[in-house]
Amino acid sequence: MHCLSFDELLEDSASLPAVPKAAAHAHWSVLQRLVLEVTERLASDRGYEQLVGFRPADLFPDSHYYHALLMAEVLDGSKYDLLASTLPWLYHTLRSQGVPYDYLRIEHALWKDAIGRVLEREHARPITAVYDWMLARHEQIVALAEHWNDPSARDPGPYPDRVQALLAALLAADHKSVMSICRDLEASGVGLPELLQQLIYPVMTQVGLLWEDGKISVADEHQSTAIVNRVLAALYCSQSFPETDRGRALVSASVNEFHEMGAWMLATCLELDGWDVTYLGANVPTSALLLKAEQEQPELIAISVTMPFNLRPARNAIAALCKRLPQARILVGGQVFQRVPSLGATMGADACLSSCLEAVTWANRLPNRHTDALYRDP
Ligand code: B12
Repeated sequence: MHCLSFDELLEDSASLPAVPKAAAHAHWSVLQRLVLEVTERLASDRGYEQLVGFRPADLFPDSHYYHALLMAEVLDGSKYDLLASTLPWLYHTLRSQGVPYDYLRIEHALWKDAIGRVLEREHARPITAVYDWMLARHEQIVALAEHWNDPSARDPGPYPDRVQALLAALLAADHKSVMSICRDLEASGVGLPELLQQLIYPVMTQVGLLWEDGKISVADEHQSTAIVNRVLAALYCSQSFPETDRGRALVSASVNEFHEMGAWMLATCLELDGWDVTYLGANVPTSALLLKAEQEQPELIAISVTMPFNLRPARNAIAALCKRLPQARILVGGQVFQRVPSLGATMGADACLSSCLEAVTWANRLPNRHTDALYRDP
């Protein structure tokens, strides 16, 4: 077998033929049916259990739905860089949770089979070609997964020792130490926005990597997130916020997006910069976001997306916001764009930025209704 580097896998995926719009649309229209077919086949056939040595039905129940949504995002516009960047991570992560690599080969073959049966031939063919590519690259992806070096691990930030100490305190559920590490950094003159970016963000990345490597449990990861949330609430309450003279901002995570800390950080950083912020948190339905935006008429709307399978609803929400609030500037960001930067340009937003600090600088350049002499209410 010829081993591929991660970049070679990306390059190789780019040679796949484009999926026609009509085929991607047909795939989207039968998504639920495909999920049901694959889930039932895996659950009902005991042969799979014997083959892979575990009950596939025990795999977290959303995994097939997530796969279908990810593929829908990949097929819409033939975003093969997203596919090639996700596969080694997926193989590595599932393997670390005890799932044999062979399971993924079997599952992908079942998807291919279901697509061939459910879709008309002309729509199925370009999509099954993508699954053929995944199946043909299985061994190479396994090799990459074995030595997977997650791109998020590369930047430890300016306080690597404090990040390690904080990580140890989080895993030990030592609230007191977590609080004192944060307070000490604040006392050394570091403001909350920098503390969020340079201490909390890297420590959450480390927590994710430990989960991804199977070194901590889901419960340990939840514990760390819960402690950070409690401590951040305390730090938030002890800030002295400036007057809100920058304008109104609406900050939200996208629908089905359970990762909310990035949006929370952004809301906080904007507030500390004088924005009057409405923060909606995680998993906000598009209709609720639109209603809120229409009521509040914000100058700035920021949407956070972490998971690739949440891009489509986020894109739809942005399109609706552009239509109904043409004067608002729309910003997107979140982890998915750091993993695959080309996705930013597909969102229809005014900008896609990679950190809360950059977002504050960008927002500062927007016209200010309070101080700009030439500002006109639209
Ligand atoms: C905590 C956590 C969870 C919690 C979230 C709880 C909560 N209340 O937020 C829970 C348990 C719900 C969860 C669920 C899942 N998670 Co999770 N999770 C994490 C973890 C460990 C930390 C997330 C976090 O808070 N990071 C800190 C924040 C601040 O970082 P951030 O969001 O990236 O924000 C920064 C920038 O992106 C930017 N930013 C963010 N938003 C915006 C918006 C704008 C406009 C701008 C300009 C900038 C910006 O600013 C921030 C810094 O300045 C990460 C690991 C990691 N690397 O982050 C995994 C991680 C994100 N999760 C992951 C996965 C796989 C999942 C699940 C699919 C797991 C599962 N099997 O069910 C589900 C998906 C659920 C869903 N539908 O959304 C993977 C994603 C991998 C990938 N390739 O996409 C990660 C990376 C773990 C890993 N290393 O594998 N998760």
